[in-house]
Amino acid sequence: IDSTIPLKSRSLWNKNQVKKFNNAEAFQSRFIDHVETTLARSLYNCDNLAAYEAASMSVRDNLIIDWNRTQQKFTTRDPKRVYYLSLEFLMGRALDNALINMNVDDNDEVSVNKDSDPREKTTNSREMISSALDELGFKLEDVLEQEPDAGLGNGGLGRLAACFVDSMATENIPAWGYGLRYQYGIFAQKIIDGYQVETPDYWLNFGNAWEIERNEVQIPITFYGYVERNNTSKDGEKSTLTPSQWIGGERVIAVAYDFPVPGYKTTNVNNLRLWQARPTTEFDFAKFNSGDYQNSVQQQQRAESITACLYPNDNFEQGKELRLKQQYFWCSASLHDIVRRFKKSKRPWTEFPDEVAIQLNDTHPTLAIVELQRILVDLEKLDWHEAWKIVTATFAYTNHTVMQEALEKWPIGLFGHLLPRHLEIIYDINWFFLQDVAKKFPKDVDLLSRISIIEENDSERQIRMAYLAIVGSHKVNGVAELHSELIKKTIFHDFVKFYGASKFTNVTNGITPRRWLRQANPKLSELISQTLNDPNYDYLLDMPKLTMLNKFIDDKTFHTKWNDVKIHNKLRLADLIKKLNDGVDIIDREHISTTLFDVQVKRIHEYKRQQLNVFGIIYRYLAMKTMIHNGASIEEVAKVFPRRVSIFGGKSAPGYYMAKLIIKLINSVGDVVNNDVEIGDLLKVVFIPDYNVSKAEIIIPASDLSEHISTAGTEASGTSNMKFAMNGGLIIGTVDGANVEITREIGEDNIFLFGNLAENVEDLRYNHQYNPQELPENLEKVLAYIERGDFTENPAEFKPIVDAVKQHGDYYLISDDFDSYIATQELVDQVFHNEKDEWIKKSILSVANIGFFSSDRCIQEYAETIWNVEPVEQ
Ligand code: 475
Repeated sequence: IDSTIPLKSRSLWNKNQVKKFNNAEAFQSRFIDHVETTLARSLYNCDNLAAYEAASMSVRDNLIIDWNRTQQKFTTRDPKRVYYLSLEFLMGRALDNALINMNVDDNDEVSVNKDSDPREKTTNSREMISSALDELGFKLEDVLEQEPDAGLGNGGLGRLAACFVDSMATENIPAWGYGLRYQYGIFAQKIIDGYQVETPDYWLNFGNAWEIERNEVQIPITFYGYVERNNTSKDGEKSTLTPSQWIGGERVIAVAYDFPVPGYKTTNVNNLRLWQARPTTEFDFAKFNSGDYQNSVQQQQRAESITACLYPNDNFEQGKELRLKQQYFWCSASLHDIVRRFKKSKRPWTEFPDEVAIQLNDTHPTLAIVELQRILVDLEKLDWHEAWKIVTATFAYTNHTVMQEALEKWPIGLFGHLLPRHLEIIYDINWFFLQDVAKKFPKDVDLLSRISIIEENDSERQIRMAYLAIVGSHKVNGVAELHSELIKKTIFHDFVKFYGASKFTNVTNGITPRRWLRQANPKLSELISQTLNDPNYDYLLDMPKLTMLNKFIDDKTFHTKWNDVKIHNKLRLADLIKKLNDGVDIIDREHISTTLFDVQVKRIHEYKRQQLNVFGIIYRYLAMKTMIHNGASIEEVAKVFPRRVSIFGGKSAPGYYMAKLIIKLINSVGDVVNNDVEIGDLLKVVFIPDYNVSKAEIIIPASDLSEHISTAGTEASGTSNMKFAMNGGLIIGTVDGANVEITREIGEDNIFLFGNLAENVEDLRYNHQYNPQELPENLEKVLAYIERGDFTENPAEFKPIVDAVKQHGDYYLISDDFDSYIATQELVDQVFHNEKDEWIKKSILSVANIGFFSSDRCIQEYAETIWNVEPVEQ
């Protein structure tokens, strides 16, 4: 049906076109409109929450106008589009970010004041809204605080996707994100008696101003059922290669929810489309007629559970059927949407890869490869090989981890039950692939079983999703140089042998400076703007410009300003910690500038080694106590162990026993240390509950030192390391992930590296297995102290943490890195407390040389080397 408006009516439409607000008054009028009509409230009944909602809807109105224009422009110009498929988008809050990115200067003839400098207005939209709200009786800070985080992700992988959509919009890349609209995001973490307790995060409680429900976009999705084979094939050889028909069992509907993603200093607004499951409106009449009405309704409601909940695991795959269902639901809906859009262009199928690039964020969307092949062969009746050429030219795959327990594998039985036709297609993909391998390496029988997409050596056969993703893609990338080299040498070694090295590439991760500098650290971004003489914050689009800060490296007044910003941010964090601690101050504000804030915030995982950090704290505490017991004064102790606050934050997967125990250990150590009057305020240990994006925005700018201390070779990249450095925090870290490139960029004098190298890890582990090691003396003391049970009422409680090092092979090499860690921490103390100028210089140099890690650079690399897309000029 044609839904366009007839020509004769269009002038009327055009005359009444909606206009963006571009000044405070227009915003206020829009705001009051929303308060009085959309919210049905009044000036007698408008609290901060209502103000947040009205402000969001007003700002959203502006975004939608640009968003509609952007999408119309894409439709007319029909450029190649990028689709970023990610099961997680860890977006955090939207309003503040929209205020920073929003372009209030459009080309709206009606609303632009021709005399003023448009860029001036653009950069000040946040201030404009702030003062507009002030006049209406609200404080922007309080209004912003009302917004719940969109916590639709676990950690690094999900936050990376959020930074990427920001940069793709900013870089004017015609790109869409596709994901799931979970009703429950990552759980909220409470700490009760030192233990993590999970509570559901129903983030949609008060509705969500940032999404548009697209009831008109409904896509039916099928599960289960059976395959009807079409045996009339001409060549008659392999019947599954001819179009087969999948007769589905369960059917649900995917409904689209669209989130506008504004770019910075551009009117480009991209789309993030999240799918939600709904029951079909069809009713099971058989059940209904047999009187089983209740059951029939219940069956229908089962549909909604598909998108109810985010799986709360980081770097771990559980292999649950519902997870596979989520994956197929999302891949199928997204692919049908993409194909439908392509078909509108009326181009031949061979041009599909010229119009569409699909990036797979880890293996979670690998089914999209199979689904496209199914659409082309079964539904569009293309020849298998012709279809496969299109598929492999379309997809590219990003690997985020080498950890065995995170690599996705699906048992054949479970998979074939849910997706019978897809299993056949995977067998066929594998069949042709193995034939090619055998042709190239005819004598290597072992290779075939090693490289096969189907793993046969287990009791049950499994599909190796990473292998399927490699075979179905034209490019595979790792996320930092070390990691990209490592995957070629280890988990994907055989594929390099078969395809050659050129299929494998590196794109080092990045972060968006709009959120992680401008939004998280207004004071520092303002100081930079003044120092670079860049009043419009253009540097946020061109981060390598920050090298201009190098000129001020010895400027004492600049040092003072720099340090004042840090103190301001540390006080801001002290306020947050006080608030979370029921109003009791833990941090000594008077000495805040001489207290080193040592931060480790990230998911709790043995490979990330929060336990190494705690052992270091216990070592420090015991050494302080020994000094005191030997008669040293507190001043003498302070000379050796100056003031420090160790701050932790992070969630553990609900089923990860060791990680939960590590949280408990941190809290137990905190209880003892924080209440020990002998050591006074020299050492404090704080665990900040419910670490999330909005807390990160307060915590990161306040850090003097942050810990990125994973066992070498285990952290693919890390991205918070970049965030800390961008905010002038120094890093203590291992030679792992992006730490390596950060060191190269900012200089090795400006980072505290320690520990064994990735190349030695295998040998060290082997040694532990066969020569039970002597522990370093200091570590021995720490472990013995934990075992004595002084930290807890139950002395055996932390035994598993001790035993992991002493009895079970110390897989994460705590004993090998402990002494080097302690020595490096001593160096940190030395520089922070005795060479403060040096410290500040290192801090400035970190920021000045961090430009490479803007996600804008990262997206440009993807665009040029993987997607082959260009920005669409405004
Ligand atoms: C890496 N998540 C970081 C970051 O590239 C890296 C895996 C399976 C199931 C559920 N979640 C996952 C990850 O693998 C993950 O978050 N990986 C992280 O990706 C972005 O910076 O080093 O650990």
